[in-house]
Amino acid sequence: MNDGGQRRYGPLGRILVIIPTYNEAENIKPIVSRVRAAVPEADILVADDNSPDGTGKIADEIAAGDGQVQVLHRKGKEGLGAAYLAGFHWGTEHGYGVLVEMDADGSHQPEELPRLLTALKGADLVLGSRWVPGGRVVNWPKSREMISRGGSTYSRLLLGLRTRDVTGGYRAFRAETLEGLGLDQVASQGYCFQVDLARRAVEAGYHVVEVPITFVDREVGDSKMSRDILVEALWRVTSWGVTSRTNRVLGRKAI
Ligand SMILES: Nc1nc2c(ncn2[C@@H]2O[C@H](COP(=O)(O)OP(=O)(O)O)[C@@H](O)[C@H]2O)c(=O)[nH]1
Ligand SMILES: [Mg+2]
Repeated sequence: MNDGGQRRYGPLGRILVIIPTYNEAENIKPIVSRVRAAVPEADILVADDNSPDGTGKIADEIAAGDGQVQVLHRKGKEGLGAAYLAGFHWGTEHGYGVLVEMDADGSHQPEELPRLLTALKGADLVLGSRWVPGGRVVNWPKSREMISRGGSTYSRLLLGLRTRDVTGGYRAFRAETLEGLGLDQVASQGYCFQVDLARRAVEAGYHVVEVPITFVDREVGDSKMSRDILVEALWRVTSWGVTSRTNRVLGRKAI
């Protein structure tokens, strides 16, 4: 809980890095190798939505040669949120103490993961942040940066969040934190899933720490960002904002 850092945190426990994939055939091998090299004690779970380009099969081949890599095969494309929820469920069932979110395309550099994990020793949740001092983005088109910065600012203002990067997807959760977020009620499918989890963590009083990261745009493969994902984010964030404000006025607890 957020008590100004007074709380004593227990050991982190085993670490699981969850990598959701949809058509990341060229990226999956390099990202898995980089994670294994950067944090050798961490296990990896690839959550693949039956990618038509065969990402799931390549992941199976990697897993066959490395006992620290597992693959969760899902039946079809159901969005980032659903893939992470399935991964969290798998990870907590298997006794992991830390669940990490990481994209497959190299935007989230595995070499920065040790810094996130160090911060998690004194926090409930660590957000890799592009928008705190020391954080930055490399090679992102200006239009994408505007959408991301705008989305973060809109969400922060509407939801009253103090964290700077609420849409980012490079995060480390303690398993106990995930248990307190009410994940069975999360309906967000696309990238607003990240805003949803951030607001739930703050609402639940968890100690959330931002660590600066350098976000590098993908060099290979295509972004899955779409108009539908943006529209979902806009209406969900707006409706959470309106609901929480109404609840505050009426003196009710939100979520
Ligand atoms: N399993 C799964 N992974 C997804 C889905 N949509 C996106 N991803 C993965 O989520 C990560 C972020 O997506 P990306 O296209 O890089 O988004 P961008 O960086 O915001 O343009 C990548 O690893 C994608 O492969 C999905 O529907 N299912
Ligand atoms: Mg990406």
